[in-house]
Amino acid sequence: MTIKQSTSNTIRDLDPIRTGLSVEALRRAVLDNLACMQARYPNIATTYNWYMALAFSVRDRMLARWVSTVETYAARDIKVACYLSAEFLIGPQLGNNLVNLDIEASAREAMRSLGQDLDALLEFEEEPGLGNGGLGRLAACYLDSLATLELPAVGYGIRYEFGIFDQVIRDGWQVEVTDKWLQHGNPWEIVRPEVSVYVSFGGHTEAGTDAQGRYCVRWIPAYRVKGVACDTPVLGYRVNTCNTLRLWKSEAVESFDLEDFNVGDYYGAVEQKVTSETLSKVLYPNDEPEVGKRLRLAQQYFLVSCSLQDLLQLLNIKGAPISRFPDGFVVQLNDTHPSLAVAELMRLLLDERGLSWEESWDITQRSLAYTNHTLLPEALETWGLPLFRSLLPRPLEIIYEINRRFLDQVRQRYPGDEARVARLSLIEETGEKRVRMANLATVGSHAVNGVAALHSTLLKQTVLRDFAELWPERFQNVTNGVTPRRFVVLSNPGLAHLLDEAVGVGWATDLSRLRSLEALSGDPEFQKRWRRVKRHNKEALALRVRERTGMRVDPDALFDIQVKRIHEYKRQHLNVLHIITLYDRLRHDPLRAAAARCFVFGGKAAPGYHMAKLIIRLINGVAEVVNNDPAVGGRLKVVFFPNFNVKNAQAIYPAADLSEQISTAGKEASGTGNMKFMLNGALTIGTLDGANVEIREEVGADNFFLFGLTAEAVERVQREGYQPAAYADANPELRRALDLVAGGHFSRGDREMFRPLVESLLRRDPFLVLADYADYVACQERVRAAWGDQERWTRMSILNAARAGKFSSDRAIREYCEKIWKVSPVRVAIG
Ligand code: NBG
Repeated sequence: MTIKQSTSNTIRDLDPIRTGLSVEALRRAVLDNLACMQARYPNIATTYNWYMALAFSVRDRMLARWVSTVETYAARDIKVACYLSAEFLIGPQLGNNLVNLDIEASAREAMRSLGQDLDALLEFEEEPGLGNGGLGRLAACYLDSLATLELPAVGYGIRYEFGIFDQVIRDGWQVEVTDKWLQHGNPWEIVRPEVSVYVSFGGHTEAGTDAQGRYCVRWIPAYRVKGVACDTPVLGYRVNTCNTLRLWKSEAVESFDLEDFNVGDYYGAVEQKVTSETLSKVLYPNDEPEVGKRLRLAQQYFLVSCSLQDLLQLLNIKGAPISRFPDGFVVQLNDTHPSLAVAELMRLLLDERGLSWEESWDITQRSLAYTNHTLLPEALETWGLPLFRSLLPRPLEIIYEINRRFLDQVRQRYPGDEARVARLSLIEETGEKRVRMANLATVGSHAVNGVAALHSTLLKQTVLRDFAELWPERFQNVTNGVTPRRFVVLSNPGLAHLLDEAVGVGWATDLSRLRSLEALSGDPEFQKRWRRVKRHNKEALALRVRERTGMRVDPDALFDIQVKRIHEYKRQHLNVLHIITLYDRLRHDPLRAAAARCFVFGGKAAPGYHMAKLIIRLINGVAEVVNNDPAVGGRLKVVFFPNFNVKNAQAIYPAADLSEQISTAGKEASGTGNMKFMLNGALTIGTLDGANVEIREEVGADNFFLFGLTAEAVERVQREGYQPAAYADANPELRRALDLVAGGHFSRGDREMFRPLVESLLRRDPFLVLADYADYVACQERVRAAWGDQERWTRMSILNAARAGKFSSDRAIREYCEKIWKVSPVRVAIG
């Protein structure tokens, strides 16, 4: 036998068993993997074995593109967008990669020839839940668009061993179960022990002079942690670009702990090792009332330090001088979680590269940009000084120096205005001193943006008002977007197929083409096909509901869906009050005409957020009563779909008729679920909040169910002394609904269970549920009327999809590129 000699050492020389896209090539690859990687033969292979074999075979097919992409970026003088985020909610990988490689049909066929069902393997996959909700999912949509638009980019995050918990429902309550996404190993990542960096914590600093006699500071840490790169390929849709998501895993620095510091204290050293490894153990909830956890601050610093050190190394490998950093990279901070990047980049440039303050500051500011994702005061991060100092003494000194110089500027510009100085300061001085992370991110960035038009406006008027006055030119808006690949092509293949026929292929990368559906919106034949797709998706969801909850729902009912994190400002309880009102009407008048409606809820509550957990309990309590009352006669169904995650979301959005986007105006920064529903042809009932405003603008007021106070009115009502109880006194149906809850009707007679919820609504109602109730119920009547005319409803549904083009994450990413990043596409050739 002769071994074929490769002459060129390029990717082209890879064996077709690792690159071939035909059914036969895939079949052989899967068998090869089964035998040579897993030591298994088909007769005894389990679902796990088949899943792994297919996943590895698909990954192989991405690697040639991945390697070529890395090579292309390394060889060229390009600018790379670096997306720093504590969360990436990337969802299941297999299906998406099959779609992007365009081999879903071949893979299905190959697996069939091996006696396997592709859908069962897709279902088997555990998703990496490395995020809480919208913010993490947005980061994942952006990675998809960056690769699809052939833009050089890298995502940096943390490889949590335990992502977001799994939610199970017991006795109507949420119970958290640890996430086991790594239990079977992760076939999509490549761990790179050779790509590692060290991160310092604790200890103290010493000032001195360097060899040239310049002032310098040395940080003598108490311990260091090693960050190891774990890379996941992010392939664009039907292009060669395959970018990298680099997640850092923490490890103990063995030699440091065991030899230098703990001689004679072996067990103490092992303890230190354990602490280091816990750093990337667990994802924190983003909406837990309790904040200020030491480990969380350590995670944030770990993320930015690893990532920035990595970028400096890349620059080094390219042989570019440090001054070129801002030409090579733009670093986008996804909320304040990575805002320590401001201090850390300064530290690396000053202390480790010996640059002057002025040079370092210039590089830092030109490289960083910050996206704000919330106006809620409790979500704006601050860290108490004692904790900060004990964990990060050197970064704190740098923050103080940034602040000193910054406030000097402010005083020059606004002489005598000490109140303004106090508001702008990076340090909150009243009460316990704290570092304000949003201020730090804003001062250190050349661009700051909100995530929807209304949010960006409010950001400038409220949270960052003084900064907007100081630097108006830095403030931008980039309205969020979602990827049509995962949220239509992959999760709604029926619709995707219909769109291919109706508007021509290509809409998935140019979503504005959906506009041409407008012409078909009244066409009876097309309407029929449109309804058939929806009906099919509703049947599929009904089946899943049956599997997960044991409940039967009627696919002919109006599917009225609210899926998102459970939070008072999102007002799932407003939805519940409406359901109770409908129920109460039927109880008193069972012969009343009522079209069948199925209310579906889904979403996790932060483990420590008691009111949110009580809302879940209420939904389940109402479900128990309403679903079983003979007076209702099955016309109302209430379902709490457990464990809302990306995988479940993909089954839910395509089946929705009505999308509930009912947050208190001014509180939801953007929302992205609202866009996913719209794109799948659901109509929205919503307030003028977040991106709802733009959704309504695009789809037209006639095709959107609007209710509720505006952000301005909300502000006014609260300023003038809101009295929620007065609304209950004035509205008998509202009073009745609250009385039923308080009286134990949905808690088997227990009058205590929901007391905190009812009392909060009647006494404080911080999110104006009662103020918006009447208008919401009236608006739901308009929904009912519209549903009664199926042709009208279908036309509105088609128009919603037709006019969803703006909400593609491709549009959002193009805007980031033009307005903020100045990054351009780079074509990748294979081989
Ligand atoms: C969330 C907002 C959403 C928004 C996503 C993505 C945080 C801090 N913010 O409205 O609540 O859609 O970010 O921008 O999670």
